[in-house]
Amino acid sequence: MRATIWILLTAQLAGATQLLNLRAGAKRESALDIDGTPSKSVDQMYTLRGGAKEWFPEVTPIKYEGPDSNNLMAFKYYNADEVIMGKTMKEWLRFAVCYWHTWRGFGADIFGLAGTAHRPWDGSDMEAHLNRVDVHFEFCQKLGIEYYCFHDRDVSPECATIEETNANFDVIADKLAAKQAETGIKLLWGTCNLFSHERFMNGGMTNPDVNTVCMAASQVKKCLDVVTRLGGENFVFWGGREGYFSLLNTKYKMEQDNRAAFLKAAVEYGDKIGYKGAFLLEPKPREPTSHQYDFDAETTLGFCEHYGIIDRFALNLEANHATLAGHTGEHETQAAFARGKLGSIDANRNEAMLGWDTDMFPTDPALATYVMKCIIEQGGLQPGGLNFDAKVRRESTDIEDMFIGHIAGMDNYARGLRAAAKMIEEGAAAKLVEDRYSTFKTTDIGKKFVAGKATLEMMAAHAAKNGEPPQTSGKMELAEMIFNKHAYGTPTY
Ligand code: XUL
Ligand code: CO
Repeated sequence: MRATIWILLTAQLAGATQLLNLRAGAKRESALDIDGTPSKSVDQMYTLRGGAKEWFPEVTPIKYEGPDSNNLMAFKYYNADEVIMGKTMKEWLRFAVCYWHTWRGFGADIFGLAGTAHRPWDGSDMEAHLNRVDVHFEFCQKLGIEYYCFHDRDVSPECATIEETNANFDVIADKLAAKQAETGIKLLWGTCNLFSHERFMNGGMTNPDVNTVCMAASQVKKCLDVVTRLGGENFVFWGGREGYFSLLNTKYKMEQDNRAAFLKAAVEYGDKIGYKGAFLLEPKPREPTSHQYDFDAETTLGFCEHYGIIDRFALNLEANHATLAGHTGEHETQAAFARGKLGSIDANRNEAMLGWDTDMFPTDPALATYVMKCIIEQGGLQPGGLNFDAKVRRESTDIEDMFIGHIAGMDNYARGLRAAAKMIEEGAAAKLVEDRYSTFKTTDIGKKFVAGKATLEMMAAHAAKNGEPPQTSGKMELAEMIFNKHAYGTPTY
Protein backbone atom coordinates (compact mmCIF):
# COMPACT_ATOMS: atom_id res chain seq x y z
CA MET A 1 0.00 0.00 0.00
CA ARG A 2 2.74 2.41 1.10
CA ALA A 3 4.79 1.56 -1.95
CA THR A 4 1.84 2.29 -4.22
CA ILE A 5 1.25 5.68 -2.64
CA TRP A 6 4.92 6.54 -2.96
CA ILE A 7 4.97 5.58 -6.64
CA LEU A 8 1.87 7.66 -7.26
CA LEU A 9 3.33 10.63 -5.41
CA THR A 10 6.62 10.54 -7.28
CA ALA A 11 4.77 10.23 -10.56
CA GLN A 12 2.70 13.26 -9.64
CA LEU A 13 5.75 15.20 -8.57
CA ALA A 14 7.60 14.34 -11.75
CA GLY A 15 4.58 15.55 -13.70
CA ALA A 16 4.43 18.73 -11.66
CA THR A 17 8.08 19.62 -12.33
CA GLN A 18 7.60 19.18 -16.06
CA LEU A 19 4.50 21.33 -16.00
CA LEU A 20 6.11 24.09 -13.99
CA ASN A 21 8.89 24.52 -16.52
CA LEU A 22 6.51 24.46 -19.41
CA ARG A 23 4.48 27.15 -17.74
CA ALA A 24 7.58 29.26 -17.23
CA GLY A 25 8.35 28.69 -20.90
CA ALA A 26 5.20 30.49 -21.88
CA LYS A 27 6.01 33.74 -20.09
CA ARG A 28 5.36 36.93 -21.97
CA GLU A 29 9.06 37.78 -22.28
CA SER A 30 8.91 35.48 -25.27
CA ALA A 31 6.40 37.78 -26.96
CA LEU A 32 6.85 38.80 -30.57
CA ASP A 33 8.26 42.15 -31.51
CA ILE A 34 5.67 44.44 -32.96
CA ASP A 35 6.56 43.46 -36.56
CA GLY A 36 5.90 39.80 -35.82
CA THR A 37 9.51 38.66 -35.60
CA PRO A 38 10.49 36.77 -32.47
CA SER A 39 12.21 38.84 -29.80
CA LYS A 40 15.74 37.95 -28.72
CA SER A 41 14.65 35.98 -25.69
CA VAL A 42 13.47 33.32 -28.12
CA ASP A 43 17.05 32.09 -28.36
CA GLN A 44 16.77 31.09 -24.75
CA MET A 45 13.65 29.08 -25.40
CA TYR A 46 15.30 26.02 -26.78
CA THR A 47 18.12 23.95 -25.38
CA LEU A 48 21.07 22.75 -27.37
CA ARG A 49 21.43 19.03 -26.91
CA GLY A 50 24.07 17.18 -28.89
CA GLY A 51 24.25 20.14 -31.28
CA ALA A 52 20.51 20.00 -31.98
CA LYS A 53 17.91 22.47 -30.77
CA GLU A 54 15.43 21.00 -28.35
CA TRP A 55 12.31 23.08 -27.95
CA PHE A 56 10.61 21.13 -25.20
CA PRO A 57 13.54 19.94 -23.08
CA GLU A 58 11.34 19.40 -20.03
CA VAL A 59 9.10 16.95 -21.85
CA THR A 60 10.16 13.36 -22.16
CA PRO A 61 8.26 11.13 -24.60
CA ILE A 62 4.72 10.65 -23.29
CA LYS A 63 4.18 7.09 -22.11
CA TYR A 64 1.20 4.87 -21.36
CA GLU A 65 0.74 4.47 -17.60
CA GLY A 66 -2.79 3.05 -17.47
CA PRO A 67 -6.14 4.36 -16.17
CA ASP A 68 -4.96 4.71 -12.58
CA SER A 69 -2.08 7.04 -13.37
CA ASN A 70 -2.28 10.57 -11.97
CA ASN A 71 0.53 11.85 -14.14
CA LEU A 72 -0.93 14.53 -16.40
CA MET A 73 1.83 13.96 -18.92
CA ALA A 74 1.03 10.27 -19.45
CA PHE A 75 -1.56 8.30 -21.39
CA LYS A 76 -4.24 6.59 -19.37
CA TYR A 77 -5.86 4.74 -22.31
CA TYR A 78 -3.62 5.12 -25.36
CA ASN A 79 -1.18 2.27 -25.46
CA ALA A 80 0.15 2.52 -29.02
CA ASP A 81 1.22 -1.09 -29.56
CA GLU A 82 -1.56 -2.83 -27.66
CA VAL A 83 -3.63 -5.01 -29.98
CA ILE A 84 -7.40 -4.51 -29.99
CA MET A 85 -9.57 -6.53 -32.34
CA GLY A 86 -6.65 -7.55 -34.49
CA LYS A 87 -4.88 -4.20 -34.91
CA THR A 88 -2.65 -2.10 -32.70
CA MET A 89 -4.17 1.01 -31.20
CA LYS A 90 -1.94 3.21 -33.32
CA GLU A 91 -3.13 1.41 -36.46
CA TRP A 92 -6.78 2.01 -35.56
CA LEU A 93 -6.30 5.60 -34.47
CA ARG A 94 -3.72 7.06 -36.86
CA PHE A 95 -3.49 10.34 -34.93
CA ALA A 96 -2.26 13.46 -36.66
CA VAL A 97 -1.13 16.88 -35.43
CA CYS A 98 -2.51 19.75 -37.49
CA TYR A 99 0.00 22.42 -38.39
CA TRP A 100 -2.39 25.38 -38.52
CA HIS A 101 -3.88 25.53 -35.03
CA THR A 102 -0.80 24.06 -33.40
CA TRP A 103 1.91 26.29 -34.91
CA ARG A 104 0.04 29.09 -36.62
CA GLY A 105 -2.75 29.65 -34.10
CA PHE A 106 -2.26 32.59 -31.79
CA GLY A 107 -5.29 32.34 -29.55
CA ALA A 108 -7.08 34.87 -31.74
CA ASP A 109 -10.83 35.20 -31.99
CA ILE A 110 -13.04 37.73 -33.71
CA PHE A 111 -13.05 39.95 -30.64
CA GLY A 112 -9.29 39.69 -30.13
CA LEU A 113 -7.51 39.46 -33.43
CA ALA A 114 -4.03 39.86 -31.92
CA GLY A 115 -4.32 36.61 -30.01
CA THR A 116 -3.08 35.65 -26.57
CA ALA A 117 -0.46 32.98 -27.28
CA HIS A 118 3.11 34.20 -27.55
CA ARG A 119 5.26 31.33 -28.67
CA PRO A 120 9.01 31.21 -29.07
CA TRP A 121 8.59 29.72 -32.53
CA ASP A 122 6.38 32.54 -33.84
CA GLY A 123 7.58 34.74 -36.67
CA SER A 124 6.98 35.22 -40.34
CA ASP A 125 10.42 35.01 -41.98
CA MET A 126 11.83 31.84 -43.53
CA GLU A 127 14.03 31.18 -40.50
CA ALA A 128 10.94 31.03 -38.30
CA HIS A 129 9.19 28.77 -40.82
CA LEU A 130 12.19 26.44 -40.85
CA ASN A 131 12.46 26.48 -37.05
CA ARG A 132 8.81 25.49 -36.77
CA VAL A 133 9.50 22.32 -38.75
CA ASP A 134 11.89 21.26 -35.97
CA VAL A 135 9.44 22.28 -33.27
CA HIS A 136 6.67 20.34 -35.00
CA PHE A 137 8.55 17.08 -35.41
CA GLU A 138 9.87 17.21 -31.84
CA PHE A 139 6.31 17.78 -30.59
CA CYS A 140 4.93 14.85 -32.66
CA GLN A 141 7.76 12.58 -31.53
CA LYS A 142 7.26 13.41 -27.86
CA LEU A 143 3.55 12.68 -28.18
CA GLY A 144 4.15 9.53 -30.22
CA ILE A 145 1.95 10.91 -33.03
CA GLU A 146 3.00 9.50 -36.38
CA TYR A 147 1.07 11.73 -38.81
CA TYR A 148 0.55 15.40 -39.50
CA CYS A 149 -1.51 17.64 -41.78
CA PHE A 150 -0.93 21.08 -43.24
CA HIS A 151 -2.23 23.82 -45.49
CA ASP A 152 0.42 25.05 -47.92
CA ARG A 153 0.42 28.45 -46.24
CA ASP A 154 0.83 27.04 -42.74
CA VAL A 155 4.21 25.58 -43.54
CA SER A 156 5.56 28.20 -45.92
CA PRO A 157 4.80 31.85 -46.60
CA GLU A 158 2.97 33.57 -49.43
CA CYS A 159 5.50 35.87 -51.12
CA ALA A 160 5.39 38.65 -53.70
CA THR A 161 5.40 36.34 -56.73
CA ILE A 162 4.23 32.79 -57.43
CA GLU A 163 7.83 31.82 -58.28
CA GLU A 164 9.15 33.04 -54.94
CA THR A 165 6.27 31.46 -53.02
CA ASN A 166 6.83 28.11 -54.71
CA ALA A 167 10.59 28.25 -54.29
CA ASN A 168 10.15 28.81 -50.55
CA PHE A 169 7.62 25.99 -50.40
CA ASP A 170 10.27 23.73 -51.95
CA VAL A 171 12.82 24.78 -49.32
CA ILE A 172 10.35 23.90 -46.57
CA ALA A 173 9.40 20.67 -48.36
CA ASP A 174 13.10 19.68 -48.40
CA LYS A 175 13.20 20.05 -44.65
CA LEU A 176 9.84 18.30 -44.14
CA ALA A 177 11.08 15.39 -46.28
CA ALA A 178 14.32 15.18 -44.30
CA LYS A 179 12.50 15.25 -40.96
CA GLN A 180 10.00 12.64 -42.16
CA ALA A 181 12.88 10.37 -43.14
CA GLU A 182 14.66 10.99 -39.84
CA THR A 183 11.63 10.43 -37.58
CA GLY A 184 9.33 8.10 -39.56
CA ILE A 185 6.51 10.63 -39.13
CA LYS A 186 4.25 10.74 -42.20
CA LEU A 187 2.02 13.23 -43.94
CA LEU A 188 -1.63 12.24 -43.44
CA TRP A 189 -2.85 15.00 -45.70
CA GLY A 190 -2.08 18.30 -47.24
CA THR A 191 -4.47 20.97 -48.45
CA CYS A 192 -4.47 24.47 -49.89
CA ASN A 193 -5.44 27.62 -48.11
CA LEU A 194 -7.77 29.13 -50.71
CA PHE A 195 -9.57 31.34 -48.21
CA SER A 196 -7.20 33.63 -46.27
CA HIS A 197 -5.63 35.77 -49.00
CA GLU A 198 -7.73 38.76 -50.05
CA ARG A 199 -7.73 37.58 -53.68
CA PHE A 200 -9.98 34.73 -52.54
CA MET A 201 -12.57 36.95 -50.88
CA ASN A 202 -15.09 35.82 -53.53
CA GLY A 203 -13.96 32.21 -53.45
CA GLY A 204 -11.17 30.10 -54.91
CA MET A 205 -12.52 27.31 -57.11
CA THR A 206 -15.86 29.12 -57.41
CA ASN A 207 -14.54 32.64 -57.88
CA PRO A 208 -16.52 34.66 -60.46
CA ASP A 209 -13.24 35.71 -62.10
CA VAL A 210 -11.43 32.96 -64.01
CA ASN A 211 -8.09 34.70 -63.35
CA THR A 212 -8.56 34.09 -59.64
CA VAL A 213 -9.68 30.51 -60.29
CA CYS A 214 -6.33 30.10 -62.07
CA MET A 215 -4.49 31.45 -59.00
CA ALA A 216 -6.28 28.78 -56.97
CA ALA A 217 -5.33 26.17 -59.59
CA SER A 218 -1.70 27.23 -59.46
CA GLN A 219 -1.74 26.76 -55.68
CA VAL A 220 -3.41 23.33 -55.87
CA LYS A 221 -0.97 22.21 -58.58
CA LYS A 222 2.05 23.16 -56.47
CA CYS A 223 0.60 21.70 -53.29
CA LEU A 224 -0.19 18.42 -55.06
CA ASP A 225 3.43 18.32 -56.24
CA VAL A 226 4.67 18.78 -52.67
CA VAL A 227 2.16 16.38 -51.11
CA THR A 228 3.10 13.74 -53.70
CA ARG A 229 6.78 14.28 -53.02
CA LEU A 230 6.17 13.90 -49.27
CA GLY A 231 4.17 10.70 -49.79
CA GLY A 232 0.98 12.34 -48.45
CA GLU A 233 -1.76 9.76 -48.01
CA ASN A 234 -4.66 12.15 -48.68
CA PHE A 235 -5.34 15.51 -50.25
CA VAL A 236 -8.17 17.53 -48.73
CA PHE A 237 -10.41 20.24 -50.14
CA TRP A 238 -12.26 22.27 -47.57
CA GLY A 239 -14.30 24.89 -49.40
CA GLY A 240 -14.01 27.82 -47.00
CA ARG A 241 -15.21 30.47 -49.41
CA GLU A 242 -16.73 28.09 -51.95
CA GLY A 243 -20.24 29.29 -51.31
CA TYR A 244 -22.07 32.59 -51.37
CA PHE A 245 -23.39 35.42 -49.26
CA SER A 246 -26.01 36.74 -51.65
CA LEU A 247 -27.91 34.98 -54.41
CA LEU A 248 -28.45 38.39 -55.97
CA ASN A 249 -24.87 38.51 -57.25
CA THR A 250 -24.27 34.77 -57.63
CA LYS A 251 -24.58 32.28 -60.48
CA TYR A 252 -25.42 29.36 -58.21
CA LYS A 253 -25.38 26.62 -60.81
CA MET A 254 -22.30 27.92 -62.59
CA GLU A 255 -20.32 28.02 -59.34
CA GLN A 256 -21.17 24.37 -58.63
CA ASP A 257 -20.31 23.41 -62.24
CA ASN A 258 -17.01 25.26 -61.90
CA ARG A 259 -16.16 23.57 -58.63
CA ALA A 260 -16.73 20.17 -60.20
CA ALA A 261 -14.61 21.11 -63.23
CA PHE A 262 -11.85 22.32 -60.90
CA LEU A 263 -11.92 19.14 -58.81
CA LYS A 264 -11.81 17.00 -61.96
CA ALA A 265 -8.76 18.94 -63.16
CA ALA A 266 -7.08 18.40 -59.78
CA VAL A 267 -7.71 14.64 -59.86
CA GLU A 268 -6.43 14.48 -63.44
CA TYR A 269 -3.25 16.32 -62.47
CA GLY A 270 -2.77 14.09 -59.43
CA ASP A 271 -3.01 11.01 -61.64
CA LYS A 272 -0.57 12.52 -64.09
CA ILE A 273 2.14 13.19 -61.52
CA GLY A 274 1.72 9.83 -59.79
CA TYR A 275 -0.08 11.02 -56.66
CA LYS A 276 -1.14 7.79 -54.96
CA GLY A 277 -3.25 9.11 -52.12
CA ALA A 278 -6.98 9.69 -51.71
CA PHE A 279 -8.92 12.88 -52.44
CA LEU A 280 -11.20 14.07 -49.66
CA LEU A 281 -13.85 16.77 -49.42
CA GLU A 282 -14.51 18.33 -46.03
CA PRO A 283 -18.13 19.43 -45.53
CA LYS A 284 -19.04 22.52 -43.53
CA PRO A 285 -22.30 24.43 -43.97
CA ARG A 286 -21.06 27.99 -43.37
CA GLU A 287 -18.19 30.12 -42.04
CA PRO A 288 -16.76 32.10 -43.58
CA THR A 289 -19.53 32.25 -46.20
CA SER A 290 -23.14 32.15 -45.09
CA HIS A 291 -23.95 29.30 -47.49
CA GLN A 292 -21.16 26.87 -48.23
CA TYR A 293 -21.77 24.39 -51.05
CA ASP A 294 -20.40 21.32 -49.21
CA PHE A 295 -23.10 21.72 -46.56
CA ASP A 296 -22.87 18.28 -44.98
CA ALA A 297 -21.94 14.67 -45.79
CA GLU A 298 -25.09 13.88 -47.78
CA THR A 299 -24.99 17.12 -49.78
CA THR A 300 -21.32 16.65 -50.59
CA LEU A 301 -21.81 13.04 -51.68
CA GLY A 302 -24.82 14.09 -53.75
CA PHE A 303 -22.67 16.71 -55.47
CA CYS A 304 -20.01 14.08 -56.23
CA GLU A 305 -22.61 11.67 -57.62
CA HIS A 306 -24.21 14.38 -59.72
CA TYR A 307 -20.92 15.41 -61.32
CA GLY A 308 -19.62 11.86 -61.76
CA ILE A 309 -16.66 12.16 -59.39
CA ILE A 310 -17.98 9.96 -56.60
CA ASP A 311 -15.42 7.22 -57.26
CA ARG A 312 -12.52 9.59 -56.68
CA PHE A 313 -13.66 11.32 -53.50
CA ALA A 314 -14.37 10.36 -49.92
CA LEU A 315 -15.11 12.64 -46.98
CA ASN A 316 -13.09 14.24 -44.23
CA LEU A 317 -15.58 14.89 -41.45
CA GLU A 318 -15.41 17.25 -38.54
CA ALA A 319 -17.69 17.15 -35.51
CA ASN A 320 -17.86 20.91 -35.14
CA HIS A 321 -18.87 21.27 -38.79
CA ALA A 322 -21.58 18.70 -38.17
CA THR A 323 -23.11 20.73 -35.37
CA LEU A 324 -23.00 23.88 -37.51
CA ALA A 325 -25.08 21.93 -40.05
CA GLY A 326 -27.63 21.08 -37.37
CA HIS A 327 -26.36 17.51 -37.11
CA THR A 328 -24.07 15.74 -34.67
CA GLY A 329 -20.60 14.35 -35.25
CA GLU A 330 -22.16 10.92 -34.87
CA HIS A 331 -24.69 11.63 -37.62
CA GLU A 332 -22.10 12.81 -40.12
CA THR A 333 -19.85 9.84 -39.37
CA GLN A 334 -22.74 7.45 -39.89
CA ALA A 335 -23.90 9.22 -43.08
CA ALA A 336 -20.45 8.82 -44.66
CA PHE A 337 -19.94 5.30 -43.29
CA ALA A 338 -23.29 4.16 -44.70
CA ARG A 339 -22.11 5.17 -48.17
CA GLY A 340 -18.62 3.69 -47.79
CA LYS A 341 -17.17 7.20 -47.85
CA LEU A 342 -15.78 7.66 -44.35
CA GLY A 343 -12.33 8.81 -45.43
CA SER A 344 -10.83 10.67 -42.50
CA ILE A 345 -11.83 12.57 -39.37
CA ASP A 346 -10.91 16.04 -38.16
CA ALA A 347 -11.24 15.15 -34.51
CA ASN A 348 -12.58 18.04 -32.49
CA ARG A 349 -15.77 19.16 -30.78
CA ASN A 350 -17.90 22.25 -30.48
CA GLU A 351 -18.91 24.47 -27.61
CA ALA A 352 -22.63 23.88 -27.18
CA MET A 353 -23.33 27.43 -26.02
CA LEU A 354 -21.71 29.07 -29.05
CA GLY A 355 -22.75 28.96 -32.67
CA TRP A 356 -19.39 29.07 -34.37
CA ASP A 357 -16.53 26.71 -35.08
CA THR A 358 -14.61 26.54 -31.81
CA ASP A 359 -12.40 23.58 -32.83
CA MET A 360 -11.87 22.36 -29.28
CA PHE A 361 -9.93 19.22 -28.46
CA PRO A 362 -12.21 16.17 -28.63
CA THR A 363 -12.80 15.19 -25.03
CA ASP A 364 -16.30 13.77 -25.42
CA PRO A 365 -16.37 10.02 -24.64
CA ALA A 366 -19.72 9.36 -26.32
CA LEU A 367 -18.69 10.90 -29.64
CA ALA A 368 -15.35 9.06 -29.58
CA THR A 369 -17.05 5.75 -28.81
CA TYR A 370 -19.55 6.15 -31.63
CA VAL A 371 -16.95 7.28 -34.17
CA MET A 372 -14.66 4.40 -33.23
CA LYS A 373 -17.56 1.95 -33.55
CA CYS A 374 -18.00 3.06 -37.18
CA ILE A 375 -14.24 2.91 -37.79
CA ILE A 376 -14.02 -0.62 -36.39
CA GLU A 377 -17.02 -1.73 -38.44
CA GLN A 378 -15.37 -0.26 -41.52
CA GLY A 379 -12.18 -2.24 -40.77
CA GLY A 380 -10.10 0.89 -40.15
CA LEU A 381 -9.73 4.41 -41.42
CA GLN A 382 -6.63 4.05 -43.53
CA PRO A 383 -5.55 5.91 -45.60
CA GLY A 384 -7.37 8.43 -43.38
CA GLY A 385 -6.73 9.10 -39.73
CA LEU A 386 -7.79 11.13 -36.72
CA ASN A 387 -6.42 14.60 -37.27
CA PHE A 388 -6.65 16.97 -34.33
CA ASP A 389 -8.13 19.96 -36.13
CA ALA A 390 -8.25 21.45 -32.68
CA LYS A 391 -6.76 24.32 -30.78
CA VAL A 392 -6.22 25.09 -27.13
CA ARG A 393 -8.59 27.75 -25.91
CA ARG A 394 -7.67 31.43 -26.17
CA GLU A 395 -7.45 31.35 -22.38
CA SER A 396 -5.11 28.31 -22.30
CA THR A 397 -1.87 30.14 -22.87
CA ASP A 398 0.75 27.78 -21.42
CA ILE A 399 2.81 25.59 -23.72
CA GLU A 400 1.92 22.61 -21.53
CA ASP A 401 -1.71 23.14 -22.57
CA MET A 402 -0.76 22.12 -26.12
CA PHE A 403 0.57 18.80 -24.85
CA ILE A 404 -2.35 18.32 -22.50
CA GLY A 405 -4.87 19.06 -25.28
CA HIS A 406 -3.34 16.38 -27.49
CA ILE A 407 -2.92 13.87 -24.67
CA ALA A 408 -6.55 14.39 -23.64
CA GLY A 409 -7.76 14.01 -27.23
CA MET A 410 -5.66 10.91 -27.83
CA ASP A 411 -6.74 9.31 -24.58
CA ASN A 412 -10.37 10.11 -25.30
CA TYR A 413 -10.24 8.40 -28.70
CA ALA A 414 -8.20 5.51 -27.29
CA ARG A 415 -10.87 5.10 -24.63
CA GLY A 416 -13.52 5.32 -27.34
CA LEU A 417 -11.73 2.55 -29.24
CA ARG A 418 -11.60 0.32 -26.16
CA ALA A 419 -15.24 1.02 -25.36
CA ALA A 420 -16.44 0.45 -28.94
CA ALA A 421 -14.45 -2.77 -29.25
CA LYS A 422 -15.91 -4.06 -26.01
CA MET A 423 -19.42 -3.05 -27.07
CA ILE A 424 -19.04 -4.82 -30.42
CA GLU A 425 -17.56 -7.94 -28.77
CA GLU A 426 -20.31 -8.04 -26.18
CA GLY A 427 -22.93 -7.81 -28.92
CA ALA A 428 -25.93 -6.50 -26.96
CA ALA A 429 -26.05 -3.15 -28.79
CA ALA A 430 -25.93 -4.80 -32.23
CA LYS A 431 -28.50 -7.41 -31.21
CA LEU A 432 -30.94 -4.71 -30.14
CA VAL A 433 -30.70 -3.12 -33.59
CA GLU A 434 -30.82 -6.45 -35.44
CA ASP A 435 -33.94 -7.49 -33.52
CA ARG A 436 -35.61 -4.22 -34.40
CA TYR A 437 -35.28 -4.92 -38.12
CA SER A 438 -35.63 -8.69 -37.93
CA THR A 439 -38.83 -8.92 -39.99
CA PHE A 440 -36.84 -7.98 -43.09
CA LYS A 441 -34.92 -11.21 -42.56
CA THR A 442 -37.54 -13.54 -41.17
CA THR A 443 -40.53 -12.97 -43.49
CA ASP A 444 -40.86 -13.70 -47.18
CA ILE A 445 -42.21 -10.26 -47.93
CA GLY A 446 -39.34 -8.71 -45.95
CA LYS A 447 -36.73 -10.63 -47.92
CA LYS A 448 -38.41 -9.72 -51.22
CA PHE A 449 -38.59 -6.04 -50.24
CA VAL A 450 -34.91 -5.90 -49.32
CA ALA A 451 -34.04 -7.54 -52.63
CA GLY A 452 -36.09 -4.87 -54.45
CA LYS A 453 -38.54 -7.50 -55.64
CA ALA A 454 -41.68 -6.60 -53.66
CA THR A 455 -44.37 -4.84 -55.68
CA LEU A 456 -46.86 -2.49 -54.08
CA GLU A 457 -49.61 -5.06 -54.78
CA MET A 458 -47.66 -7.81 -52.98
CA MET A 459 -47.15 -5.59 -49.96
CA ALA A 460 -50.80 -4.53 -49.90
CA ALA A 461 -51.83 -8.22 -50.06
CA HIS A 462 -49.48 -8.97 -47.16
CA ALA A 463 -51.05 -6.17 -45.10
CA ALA A 464 -54.58 -7.38 -45.95
CA LYS A 465 -53.73 -10.91 -44.88
CA ASN A 466 -51.77 -10.12 -41.70
CA GLY A 467 -53.66 -7.09 -40.44
CA GLU A 468 -52.44 -4.71 -37.74
CA PRO A 469 -48.80 -5.50 -36.74
CA PRO A 470 -48.12 -5.96 -33.02
CA GLN A 471 -46.76 -2.92 -31.21
CA THR A 472 -42.94 -3.11 -30.91
CA SER A 473 -40.93 -1.02 -28.47
CA GLY A 474 -38.10 1.08 -29.92
CA LYS A 475 -36.01 0.30 -26.77
CA MET A 476 -34.29 3.67 -26.86
CA GLU A 477 -33.55 3.86 -23.14
CA LEU A 478 -32.14 0.35 -23.27
CA ALA A 479 -29.95 1.30 -26.23
CA GLU A 480 -28.65 4.31 -24.29
CA MET A 481 -28.11 2.21 -21.19
CA ILE A 482 -26.00 -0.29 -23.13
CA PHE A 483 -24.08 2.44 -24.93
CA ASN A 484 -23.37 4.43 -21.77
CA LYS A 485 -22.14 1.38 -19.95
CA HIS A 486 -19.27 1.32 -22.43
CA ALA A 487 -18.86 4.98 -23.33
CA TYR A 488 -18.91 6.32 -19.77
CA GLY A 489 -18.08 3.24 -17.72
CA THR A 490 -14.62 2.76 -16.27
CA PRO A 491 -13.01 0.42 -18.72
CA THR A 492 -10.69 -1.96 -16.97
CA TYR A 493 -10.19 -3.89 -20.20
C1 XUL B 1 -12.01 24.86 -41.26
C2 XUL B 1 -11.34 23.57 -41.27
C3 XUL B 1 -10.08 23.52 -42.05
C4 XUL B 1 -9.91 22.29 -42.83
C5 XUL B 1 -8.74 22.31 -43.76
O1 XUL B 1 -13.14 24.90 -40.47
O2 XUL B 1 -11.78 22.61 -40.67
O3 XUL B 1 -9.03 23.72 -41.18
O4 XUL B 1 -9.78 21.18 -42.00
O5 XUL B 1 -8.77 23.36 -44.64
CO1 CO C 1 -11.10 20.63 -40.51
